Amino acid sequence: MHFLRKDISNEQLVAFYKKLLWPRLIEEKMLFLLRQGRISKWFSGIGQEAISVGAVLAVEHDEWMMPLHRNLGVFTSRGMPLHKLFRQWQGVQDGYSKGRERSFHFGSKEHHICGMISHLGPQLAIADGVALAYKIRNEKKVSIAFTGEGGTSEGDFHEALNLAAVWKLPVIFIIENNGYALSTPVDEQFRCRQLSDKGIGYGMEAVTIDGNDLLEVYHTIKGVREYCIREQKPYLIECTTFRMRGHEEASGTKYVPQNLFDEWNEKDPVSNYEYYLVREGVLSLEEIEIIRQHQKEEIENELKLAGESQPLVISSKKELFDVYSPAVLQTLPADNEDLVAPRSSEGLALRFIDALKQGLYQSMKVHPHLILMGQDIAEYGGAFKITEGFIEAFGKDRVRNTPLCESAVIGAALGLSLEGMKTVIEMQFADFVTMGFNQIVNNLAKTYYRWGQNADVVIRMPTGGGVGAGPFHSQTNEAWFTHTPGLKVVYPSTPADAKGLLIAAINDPNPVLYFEHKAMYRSISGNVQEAYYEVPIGKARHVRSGDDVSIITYGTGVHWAEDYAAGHPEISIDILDLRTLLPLDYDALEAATKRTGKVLVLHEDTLTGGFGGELAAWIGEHCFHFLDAPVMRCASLDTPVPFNMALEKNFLANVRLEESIQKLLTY
Ligand SMILES: Cc1ncc(C[n+]2csc(CCOP(=O)(O)OP(=O)(O)O)c2C)c(N)n1
Repeated sequence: MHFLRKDISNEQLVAFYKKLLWPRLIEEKMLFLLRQGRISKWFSGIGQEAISVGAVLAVEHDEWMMPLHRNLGVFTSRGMPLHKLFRQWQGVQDGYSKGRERSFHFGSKEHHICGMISHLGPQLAIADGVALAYKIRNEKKVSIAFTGEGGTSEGDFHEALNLAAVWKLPVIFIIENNGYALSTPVDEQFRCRQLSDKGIGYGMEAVTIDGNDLLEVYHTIKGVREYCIREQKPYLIECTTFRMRGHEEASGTKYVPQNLFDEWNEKDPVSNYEYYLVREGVLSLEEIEIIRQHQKEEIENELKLAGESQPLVISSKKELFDVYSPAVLQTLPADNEDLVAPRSSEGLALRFIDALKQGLYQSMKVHPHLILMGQDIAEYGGAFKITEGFIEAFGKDRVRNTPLCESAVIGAALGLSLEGMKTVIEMQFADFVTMGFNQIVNNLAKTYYRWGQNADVVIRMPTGGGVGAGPFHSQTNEAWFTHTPGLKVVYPSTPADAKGLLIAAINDPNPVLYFEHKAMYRSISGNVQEAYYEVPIGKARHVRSGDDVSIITYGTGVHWAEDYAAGHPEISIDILDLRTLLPLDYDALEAATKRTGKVLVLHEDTLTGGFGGELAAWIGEHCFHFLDAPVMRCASLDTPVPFNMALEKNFLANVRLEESIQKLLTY
């Protein structure tokens, strides 16, 4: 190992040593505690510490880092108190995640560390979002994301690097190539000569370095950081290293040949650095021993302190409360009169699409830190032309065309949230959300509950059928998301609600899936106030009163129900438009049930597992005594959405509405 010190003073060399030794000694203690059964799971970074420690030393304390499961050195080098880390690992109340997360799956805003989810890959795009915030605000900063060599095979790796390159983001991607991904050796993981070669494909500079040489890691990252800030570009660094223990402590190392351990033991980052300090005359062996002893004592003290933590108080109310970040009251900018004062009290007749556009436009004015991202949304104006004219008004920084990479864009939106910015993402079609599904249901939805970081993101979902677009441009897939705590799901049916709910969704600090039915864009019109206003999330709308049957519905279902009622004046039909599916307006459900005693749940989504099942179950459970008949469901056929318009008509719930209502009335 070279250990080129360049301009580093003796004092700094010693300070670096203390940072490097600290995670090693903590880990040795952890292995001991593991054997005693005092912690449940441990992913060892022994042998890889120089990478985490060198990276933290090379950047500023307020530059975001996205570590993984072997990066203890990131957490310790950022100065996190050890007793609190111990509490985190023990899963107690006053760790970093209130006992809700294991090992390294937590973050800390104070320390600018973003917590990983178990899935390998999603961390990388979050670094893109943070770097985008730095870039837009002209801050001289970088973000740093880590991945193992196994993680480089994930699509998220490709998407994140490509996005960073295309958008010229100051991100440092660090690959820790430690030989094995669980039991899979590198020759079963990739075919390129070295992983830094992957940088070439994305058009970014890249280098392979010795990840066990603390000074090489430090100098490289320091230089790369300056490059990224100066050039406003990303950089890929592959650090070669070795995993000296099992994937996790219970999994063993039988599949690793002994000679590899022997070879890499010779290259141990801690002992080699110690020899170097002694050779350089910076520290004597005795002084090294004193430092070691001192740190060991500190570990014991911190462990003792960790044991004095508060006992866990279990409260379901508190657990549920912590799933969502509290909504903030939006105060309007006083100087924006055209946003505040309606010019006509009735409002103007607008098409659904124009109402949406107006809500988005006004939100862009109200929130200077709101960014729009999506495929073809800038000059082209989006597939449905909702953002036409927006770049002229708000500029290309805020209205961003994205490459085809739904997952990275959603991850980047979380990164923008880390830096206090808001994002609205346009899915080109709601169907394509599958490509970003993991980021939504596992990252955006769960981050606030896990470590208190909200995801201030709205995902607009052009949704639904009736337009002859076939199985992959027609789905109404809200039920994929209503099952996920942490998300909000809204689904307007009128232009006025489309605008007000979009504004509310953007003001809400939580991730909101905003469903907008494509067939309504240009076919539904209604009066819309010109003022900037919210329709509150979680409040249903009583559309019309009736005595015979209550139709509980949303989206296109509202129009089907209204059309049916208009064509059947002999039946007294009550209609409830839910407007929001998550959180659900239970009071409105109960009131609608009470009004007629006969409930039909109607939606465009397919029947089995559709949201109607949840509605029927809740009403059956809580309003049984008001019911004169079982709650019935009218939904689309349990098939993919067919292309042929006649087949599609047969698919859609609407064709079965008459039959469903009659069945209910004659029950
Ligand atoms: C998407 C995903 N697939 C599988 C896993 C299970 N898993 C956890 S760690 C791991 C190996 C990771 O290898 P690598 O990226 O090289 O990092 P290392 O553990 O070697 O540091 C696997 C397969 C996972 N966490 N996420």
